[in-house]
Amino acid sequence: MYNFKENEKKWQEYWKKNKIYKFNKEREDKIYELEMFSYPSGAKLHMGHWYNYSVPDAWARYKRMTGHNVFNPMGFDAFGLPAENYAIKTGVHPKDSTEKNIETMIKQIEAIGGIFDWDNDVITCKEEYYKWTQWMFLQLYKNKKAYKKEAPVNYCPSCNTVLANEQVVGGECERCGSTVIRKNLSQWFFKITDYADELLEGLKNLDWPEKTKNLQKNWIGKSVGATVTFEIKGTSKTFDVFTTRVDTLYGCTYCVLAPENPLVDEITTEEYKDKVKNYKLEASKMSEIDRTSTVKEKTGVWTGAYAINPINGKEVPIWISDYVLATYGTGAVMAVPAHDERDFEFASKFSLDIIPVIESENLPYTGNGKYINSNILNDLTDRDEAKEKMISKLEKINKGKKSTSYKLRDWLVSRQRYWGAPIPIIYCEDCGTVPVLEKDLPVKLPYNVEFAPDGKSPLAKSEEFVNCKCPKCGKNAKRECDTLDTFVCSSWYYLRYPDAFNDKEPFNKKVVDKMLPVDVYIGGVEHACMHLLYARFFTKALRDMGYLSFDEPFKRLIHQGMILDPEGQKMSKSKGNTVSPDEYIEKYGSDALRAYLMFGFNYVDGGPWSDDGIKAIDKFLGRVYRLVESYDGNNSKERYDDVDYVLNNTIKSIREDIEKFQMNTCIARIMEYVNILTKKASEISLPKFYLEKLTLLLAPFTPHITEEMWEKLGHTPSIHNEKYPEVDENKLEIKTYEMVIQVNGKVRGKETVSKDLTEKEMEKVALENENAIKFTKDKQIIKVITVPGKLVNIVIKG
Ligand code: ANZ
Ligand code: ZN
Repeated sequence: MYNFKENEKKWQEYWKKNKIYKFNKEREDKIYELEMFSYPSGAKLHMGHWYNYSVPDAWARYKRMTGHNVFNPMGFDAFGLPAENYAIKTGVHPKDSTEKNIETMIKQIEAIGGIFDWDNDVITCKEEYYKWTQWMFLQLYKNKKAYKKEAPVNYCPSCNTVLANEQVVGGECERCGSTVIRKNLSQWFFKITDYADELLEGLKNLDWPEKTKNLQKNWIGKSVGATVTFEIKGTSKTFDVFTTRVDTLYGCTYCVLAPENPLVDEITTEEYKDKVKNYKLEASKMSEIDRTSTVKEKTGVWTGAYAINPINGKEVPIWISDYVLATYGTGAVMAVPAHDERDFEFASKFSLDIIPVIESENLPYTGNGKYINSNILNDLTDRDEAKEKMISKLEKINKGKKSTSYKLRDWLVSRQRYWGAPIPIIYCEDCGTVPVLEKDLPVKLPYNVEFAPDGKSPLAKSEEFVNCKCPKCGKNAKRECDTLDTFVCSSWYYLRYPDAFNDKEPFNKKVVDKMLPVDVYIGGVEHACMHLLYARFFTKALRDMGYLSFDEPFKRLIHQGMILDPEGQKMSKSKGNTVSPDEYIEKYGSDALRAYLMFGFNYVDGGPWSDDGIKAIDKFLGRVYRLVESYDGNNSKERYDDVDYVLNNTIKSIREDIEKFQMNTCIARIMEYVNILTKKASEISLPKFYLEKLTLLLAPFTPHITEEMWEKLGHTPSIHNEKYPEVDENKLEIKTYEMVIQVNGKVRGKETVSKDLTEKEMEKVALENENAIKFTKDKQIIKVITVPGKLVNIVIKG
């Protein structure tokens, strides 16, 4: 009987003591495998963590056993709102609760028995780390990629902080679900939009799930079109609109400005001032999602002003409406109600002109057709040609040009919260905005702060924090009191691991250029448009500043699926349907839990948990162990074709499937091999060779039990430093078969023969078979029928 409790502990201690998995920095052939680091929550390690860490551990171990130098570090994304909210509720300081949670989680992660390299851990809330997060901010600032501006921002009234666009889901705060409102606030941004095109183009060369690439592509939202300049009647003012349908310009019967467009107040006539003011107020209360919802009834008001359509000089009224967003394109549109659904609805409601410019049966019509009412475009039918023609005409009169818009916005990084890295900026009455000197980093986060949220930065209430000297002139000055979004911390942590103790720089260029990109990155798909985009931006920005020489942080990306409760529902603490890993390690051990997570699910799909599933795997491991336990010392060189055949096909399949993270089929193949071994063991004494192969094959998947088996087979540890079995190409097919020998159609014998025998040779073997001779002795043989690959039938008289 295998005692998992004793042995898992024994081997984990052995691995740790002997530093079996220590990454060798000197070797060139690195593989950098990384699982997204976790937030150290008080809720302990859940099944999702286990799934995220234990399955890739098999890949890492397999890579080691196939001769690679694998780096698989672990750390914690330790700043963030939950710890702060917990503190507000319970009074436990975020630093204290976070440190305690990290301690427990490390213990729990260690129970997995992974190859994690704790010697290079990264904990983002530690001064040694956030010092460099602040350094990153300073580099971006110096390179004009960080700036502060007053902007309408997403604000969560319950978390009392601004949110990045990415953190607003369906108009609600991603964290707490409250309805997000818009507020005008002065905030820090990173210029991710500088990289919009490169972020889009770079996707093509990444080995990432197509789904995720599409999410990023849509998030970046590149739109090729034109800007057209409209004059405002009776003034020298103009405004630009962004349009993807410049070919419909003759059909523009009005223009719409976003309510927040600064021009609105300048052009609104006396008569409409009140209406416009009220409308602006209403619009400011709504989220972008609600505003652009297609089911929402269109609303809007006239400003009293007119614009002049540059192509035909026609006067068109200028309206404001919430369906136009201030943050996209130019915050203004030319409305073509005949050919745009939203404009059509709007024009119909407010009785505005509708002029078709493409022939059609019904309006609105968004398809192609013959251009009408369009002077220079009349009779054309090709949309691209019409666009080209219109643009060259507008260019000639200096009223428009080709242009591209992106949905991607600059990344809002300041938060009015406590538990994050302080933004290293100082405000001086004389010198203005002054970056903290690099030698003065870190700007330490003070411990004693009143952080109950009231919409203002908690740090602003800390005198000791706020007051400082201006680095330029030395006069009294004040610190920036906002902290950085925690996504800033996680945008560069993968660069820190390979050089985690560097106290001169965030990382050494030589080291990261050698160690990165990450070869395989594993984590949830929910990060598609946040972390995964931000990290790509950081890599590109750092490259442009000369700190790295590669373009992308993560070469290959894998999203693990989700482990659901037995009914197929998402597990959650509030629903009380969580399945805790602790309980199962206690009952079955790490190997069984790992093997079940690998065998029971398609890694990228996940699925419902099953107690029977883990029980079955536990039984299987028991069978495996008994095979080795009952090994009788047979060390012969004898081999069996049927076993060799299954063995080599198993090796071949595993080597292919594990690369695809299909651990489930790998285990299924090993089960087949165990089946034939069990069967064989009941007939013959199994040569050691086959048991050694079994142990090696299983080692990456169940590392503890195999270490024990390896020792039982007379080897010294560690099996994890052995080579993974190679395929013997000659044994992928069985070259022999059991030829049946019949006499007058009755089976009288069997012989194992080569598939290559000729019919004559088959006949010879049959006629020489002892039993066949017994039945044919003294009889007259009439004929011999051979069925190649199957049988020989000897037909006799009488
Ligand atoms: C005239 C027009 C005529 C348009 C037509 C469409 C169809 P995408 O593809 O998403 O980039 N638009 C431009 N800026 C906007 C803003 N800030 N808020 C809301 N809508 C805006 O969409 C581009 C189209 O969306 C633009 O092309 C513009 O309407 C509108 F038959 O211009 B179009
Ligand atoms: Zn100063």
